[in-house]
Amino acid sequence: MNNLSFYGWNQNLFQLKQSSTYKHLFHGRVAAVNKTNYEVITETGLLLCEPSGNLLYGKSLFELPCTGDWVILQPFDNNKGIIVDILPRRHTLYRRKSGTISNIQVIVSHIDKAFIVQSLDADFSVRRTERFIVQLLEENIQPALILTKSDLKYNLHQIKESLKHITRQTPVYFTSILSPETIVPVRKFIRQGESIVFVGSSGVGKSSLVNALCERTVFPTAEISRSSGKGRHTSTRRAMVLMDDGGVLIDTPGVREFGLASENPEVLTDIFDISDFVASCRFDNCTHIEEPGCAVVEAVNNGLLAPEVYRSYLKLRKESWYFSSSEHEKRKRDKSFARISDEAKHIKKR
Ligand SMILES: Nc1nc2c(ncn2[C@@H]2O[C@H](COP(=O)(O)OP(=O)(O)O)[C@@H](O)[C@H]2O)c(=O)[nH]1
Ligand SMILES: [Mg+2]
Ligand SMILES: [Zn+2]
Repeated sequence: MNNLSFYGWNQNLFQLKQSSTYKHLFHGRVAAVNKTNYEVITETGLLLCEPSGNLLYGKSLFELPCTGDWVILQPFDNNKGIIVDILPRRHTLYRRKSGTISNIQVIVSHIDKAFIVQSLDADFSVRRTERFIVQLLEENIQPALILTKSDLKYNLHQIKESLKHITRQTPVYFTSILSPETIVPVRKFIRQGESIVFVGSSGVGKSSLVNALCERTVFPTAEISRSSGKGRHTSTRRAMVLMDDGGVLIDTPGVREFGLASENPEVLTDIFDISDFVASCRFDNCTHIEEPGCAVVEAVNNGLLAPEVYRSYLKLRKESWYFSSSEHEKRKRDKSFARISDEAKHIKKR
């Protein structure tokens, strides 16, 4: 018997289930999405499920079950089931399909925290981190940045300096699977019943970190190569494991970067920690590009705000605007987009 509360089942989900036509059937959580079926964890064990015809033909691709979804199902045979309904999603990680303006793809659902995993030796990128944070906060998922392979060479000062603006809402952990004491604070950050998704490029050590947190091998990892200590890349399919202390860990295979699917460009000022500057702009509707009395541009010119942080803010805001505006609004705004594209020309060369 599985106790589904360890997997995050709670009173809220129970209430959501009561609004379904199928409330009298079993429920379970999608642990993995395979090519031809879904693995669903239920009270009586893991079932291999297929969606009902109604679900399959009545929904868009991104509405079909994803890892982390809570579903209602009809079991049959010993270990099979038909998924007949999906509980409404909360705290869902989406991304925009590359090459499209607004087509979204669902990655994982019912998530409390996300570990943005980057390796200190080669993979570290503040810009990618910012992008993840914006998307996560869009759905109220708490981000944390996990910098792995701290046993290898890296420039601590440079990394800390570049992260200054995001550490207010995002805790940062330095880990090495060779030093178990670096894993302890990360484990403490995970509460019972919470679902944690791991995102990041392949090879950065996500599977290794999951194994270290669980203190056993739950995912295959590439061997550490003895000469460089860096190891080769491996990829696993998306999968969910339960920690002994009750956290649900969800590994994603190499989600390296996201197109933003964000509809709230306003949150960006918080994420980039520029709200105080924004509050001092002369005009309430300042776009922080070329208005007189713009405190944001002034902060860049005075060296209080790093130009690359400012540029990143404008870039993500533009992406978020594109995503959230309708075709009609887009045409109206084309003018200001054109302006933003020469964003940097108002910043004095430093
Ligand atoms: N030196 C070092 N290597 C690590 C560390 N964590 C993972 N690795 C190696 O990096 C490679 C990729 O790890 P893996 O967990 O498979 O990465 P994933 O693709 O993100 O799941 C493997 O060879 C690991 O042994 C670490 O803390 N230090
Ligand atoms: Mg892996
Ligand atoms: Zn301004």
